[in-house]
Amino acid sequence: MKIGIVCYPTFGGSGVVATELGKGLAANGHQVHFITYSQPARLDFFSANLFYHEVSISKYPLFDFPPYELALASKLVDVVRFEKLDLLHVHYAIPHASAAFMAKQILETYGIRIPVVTTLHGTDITLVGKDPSYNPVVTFSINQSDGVTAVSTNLKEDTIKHFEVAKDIRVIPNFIDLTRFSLKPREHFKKAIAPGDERILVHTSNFRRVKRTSDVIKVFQKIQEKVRCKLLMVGDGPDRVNAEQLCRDLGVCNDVRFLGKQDAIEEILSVADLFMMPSESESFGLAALEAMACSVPVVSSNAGGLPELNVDGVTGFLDDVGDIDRMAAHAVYILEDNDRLATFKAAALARAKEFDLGLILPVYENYYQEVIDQV
Ligand code: GMT
Repeated sequence: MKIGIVCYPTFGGSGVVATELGKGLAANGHQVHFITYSQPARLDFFSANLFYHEVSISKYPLFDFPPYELALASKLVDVVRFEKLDLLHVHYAIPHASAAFMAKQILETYGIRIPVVTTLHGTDITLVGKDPSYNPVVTFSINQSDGVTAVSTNLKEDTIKHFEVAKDIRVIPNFIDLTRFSLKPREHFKKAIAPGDERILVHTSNFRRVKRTSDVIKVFQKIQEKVRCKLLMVGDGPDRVNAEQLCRDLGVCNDVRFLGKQDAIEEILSVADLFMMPSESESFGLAALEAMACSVPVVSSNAGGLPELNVDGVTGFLDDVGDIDRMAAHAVYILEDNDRLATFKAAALARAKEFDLGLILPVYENYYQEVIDQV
């Protein structure tokens, strides 16, 4: 198949999923065309089956807000026509689904029918999409897509709850490339971070409010009362400054390192003993799956789709959002005993294997075919 993929080309989960999916499809022999405003973060190598088309947005003094959606729709028309694509797969509804709808209408005037699959990732529904300023367009463009997928059952249910969706939503969970995300021996790095053989905790996120990064610091402080440990905070975003200040206020900064945005997350996860994800809402929790693939158990909130990934008491624990005490108690339970920690680590890896790219890729391929056959 010739597939066009539209996504946010950033470090965010939806962009990562879209890029990894495209790479997997290309490896399976499909021709994959990425259509975005800049080169996706993980598309930094050459492959005969991978193409990148940049959406250029011309600036004009009249535009306080350059109309990206129009530039994207125009580019989609151009790429579908000239590359003769079989299907467009847009990740994150806003504004990709409505841009695809517009492109589809324009393409019909050329006698071209292009099926559109929209994948809902989370905040496009739970935070931004629900906003009255976007809701009618999101509802309309979901209903106009030829196929709609959600990354968890919880997200599907949320979508049905908040939008008048007439379309069937197929749940296709996120996946992981286990050849990249696996435990690698990084003893020198471990020694540098934890010279006294302390346990190492990791949190990775975009430091937005929904991630509750201050809870990570508060939980860490409580764990420290019982278990000697260090914390690595990976990523960057609006709440990083607050998290850093909190570390000072709680007197834990000597044991916390803020590493900023990192490409080689799997290297950091390879030295980790526990991953923390206390999010307010999380449609899937891709960062937690990346940790589990590196044999790292997860203490997370029980929000959104996290219970579909993290198995309570087996691969880690699920606690109520904001329940600092229980999260800390569960983390201590995992970390205080070597054998118990090893059991949780093995279970985390076993669970991650259920989300292997090799298992999920054919699900997408079959779904594409189903949608193409219907149009
Ligand atoms: O978590 C974010 O803020 C980024 C966001 C995105 O759209 O990139 O992540 C969402 O999509 C990921 C990939 O499907 C999911 O793993 C995340 O759980 C989801 N984030 C939220 O629902 C908050």
